[in-house]
Amino acid sequence: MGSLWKSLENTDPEVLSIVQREVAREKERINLIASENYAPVSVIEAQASVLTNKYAEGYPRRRYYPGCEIVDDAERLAVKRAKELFGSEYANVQPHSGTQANMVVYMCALSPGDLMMAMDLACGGHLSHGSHNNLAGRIYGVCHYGVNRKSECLDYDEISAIAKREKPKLIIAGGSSYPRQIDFAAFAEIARSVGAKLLVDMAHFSGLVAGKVHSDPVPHADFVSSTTHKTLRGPRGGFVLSRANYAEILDRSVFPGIQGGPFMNVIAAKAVCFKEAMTDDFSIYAKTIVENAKALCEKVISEGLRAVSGGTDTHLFLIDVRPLGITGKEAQEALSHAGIDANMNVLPYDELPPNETGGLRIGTPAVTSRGMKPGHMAYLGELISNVLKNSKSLSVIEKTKREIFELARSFPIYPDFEQ
Ligand code: DSN
Repeated sequence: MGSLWKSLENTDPEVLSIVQREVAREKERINLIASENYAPVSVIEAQASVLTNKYAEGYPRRRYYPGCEIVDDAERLAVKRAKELFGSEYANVQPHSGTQANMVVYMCALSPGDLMMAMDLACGGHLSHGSHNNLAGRIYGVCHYGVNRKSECLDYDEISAIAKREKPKLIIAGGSSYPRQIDFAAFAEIARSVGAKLLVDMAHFSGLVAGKVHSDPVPHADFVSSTTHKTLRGPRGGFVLSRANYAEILDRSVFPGIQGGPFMNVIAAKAVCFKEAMTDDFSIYAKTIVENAKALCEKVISEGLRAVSGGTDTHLFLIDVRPLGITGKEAQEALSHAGIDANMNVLPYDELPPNETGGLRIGTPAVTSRGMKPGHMAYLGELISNVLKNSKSLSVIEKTKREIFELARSFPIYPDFEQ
């Protein structure tokens, strides 16, 4: 790994060995976890810089520490680029994660005990959208909408009826396993009709929005929250977008509301990520993510598997593995033994618990970053289908593992660093 790691090698070979083992793991396996990606070296360099040393509570030119002039430039640049990339009047790049970004919006739009309305977790929502296991679920009231049982898609008439009945103060659109495009104009109209604010959590598809291959929530939502590390391919972190009129209250909700010192190294890495996401290459990348997801989904369907809602418009899709006589957990384990990482996921109206599930979530951001194209998805889809249909067969799993190893080797993650 060269001289870059000399210090770590001298100080803590045990941790260096963990890093090296993870490098090898990522190289040798095919990653289809819909929420993961490979950050470019430029992002990793910014994140690994001495900017990690600086405390900078507050905002540029309004800090509670001296010596912030230089990190101020990093934050200003990240904010400017986020606003430019997404056409937003306001951006806050300090949230440490997508969940933190959501908490910021709740603190701004709700008082304790107020009601929020979000997609049910089993239908594709997210834990931070008011699950009883999450702090938001303890502080705020929560009601849910799901998907239509037959189409497995959002039913806007039904969502409107629930909103009219429950009268939430905040409606959340977006989640972590819904494979279809979302009609943000319809959500905005529903929110307006009941006097609610609209939050779109675009954590999963913000890279697709940046690449202009997904409907754009910014013109329709009061607030937009996101992570930076999924389809957007930046460092792990979050951000919030909004109209300028919420600037002051959102700033206060982040700091001192729910966070202390921002991670200035991560903010610099977010600036790099936003810059990369403005390029033509990134637009092509985003388009290819969706083409790959469609190609992979079509292949597994042609192999006889069932995809929730019959397909995908995004970077992910869900396979219903119940007809194969296995659970999502067993599917995840069989694929994992074969060198493929994809996570078990609850299906709409799943009768199995979240630690077993009837579904498997598959996403293409990471394999697309490695340079794979729809033609490669046909081969991958065949391997996946074969393992799922023969999940107890050691010979199928061993043979697939060898093929996956070869496939992974021919698509290096960091070609400039790999021999
Ligand atoms: N854990 C992420 C996901 O896998 O979708 C969301 O936070």
